[in-house]
Amino acid sequence: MSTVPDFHAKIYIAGHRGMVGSAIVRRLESLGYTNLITRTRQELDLINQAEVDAFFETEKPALVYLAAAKVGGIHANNIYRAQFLYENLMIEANIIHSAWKHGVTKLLFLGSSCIYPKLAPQPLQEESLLTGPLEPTNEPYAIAKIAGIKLCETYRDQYGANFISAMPTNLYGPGDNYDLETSHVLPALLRKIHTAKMNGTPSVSLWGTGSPKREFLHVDDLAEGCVHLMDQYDGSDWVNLGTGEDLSIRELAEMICSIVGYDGVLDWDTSKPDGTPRKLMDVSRVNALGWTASIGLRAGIERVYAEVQSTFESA
Ligand code: GFB
Repeated sequence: MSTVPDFHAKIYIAGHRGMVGSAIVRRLESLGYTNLITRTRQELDLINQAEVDAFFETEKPALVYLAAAKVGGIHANNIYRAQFLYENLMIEANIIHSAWKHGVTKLLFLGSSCIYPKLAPQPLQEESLLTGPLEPTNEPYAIAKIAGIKLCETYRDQYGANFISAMPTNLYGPGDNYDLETSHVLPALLRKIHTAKMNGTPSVSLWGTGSPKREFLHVDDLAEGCVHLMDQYDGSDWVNLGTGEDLSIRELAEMICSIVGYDGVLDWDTSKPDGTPRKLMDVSRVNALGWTASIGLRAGIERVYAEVQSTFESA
């Protein structure tokens, strides 16, 4: 187990412009890591195997955080099904294979809580993987993420590569996507409810029934958890990262109304899908490894709202 971090190690953060990758960069920089390498999409196309391989051959990073992915909320997952499957498979396969080929000593792959079966027992234990059918709206994305876990597992089994996987719950934080068609629920609700308040609209239209339950982790907590696992964990089992607490979408909407100061009516559009009924992580494995989330949901949303309010107003 590598417990003494090397602050000069060359670390590649794939997806550093995304919400997760940028949070990992902030976390590493705040800890004093000095040798971080990043590439924009224009500089390196992660879907292109030859480009990825040439990058690893030239740069030879020691550690890799694989935070690059095509992501989105329930609607984007459901509409762009081919892209979610193809792009995520290619990104993972290219990076994991080249990382092994060019001697990366450790890689952390980021998956998702949607890898677990739609009706798996709650809270979701790591052992539930592949025990039942997936939620149809995000099956392509989930299958790509399961493939990523299996790449890490098989490269470990066959080649002895120290590649680990972490499964984050639903995330929010700085750098989130606020496009109402493609975003996840928390940023969508923040934007819709803020806009309704600013415009004095008496009601706001939200998707589904409001009854599904979700767990939300601030991305700064996630980044702390990822760096902790990179430093402390060398196991073959994937590890859930979450808070261990959930609430209904209706309760989330009510919390956001109270933060934003909106007292209009919530109008539920049941022609839109609910998705999986509940997705609560069992976080006992990561807690036993010495990490626990610290940013409470209300405080986290207040922080994010303070950060994004001005961008909504100018949009
Ligand atoms: O975050 P989200 O889009 O995806 O949340 P999932 C969807 C839930 O929020 C559903 C409700 O129950 C929606 O009916 N909802 C209510 C809304 N209003 C809105 C709205 O305005 N926008 C959105 N987006 N939802 C994702 C997967 O599932 O979870 C991803 O699609 C990923 O692949 C992520 O795994 C963690 O939580 O259902």
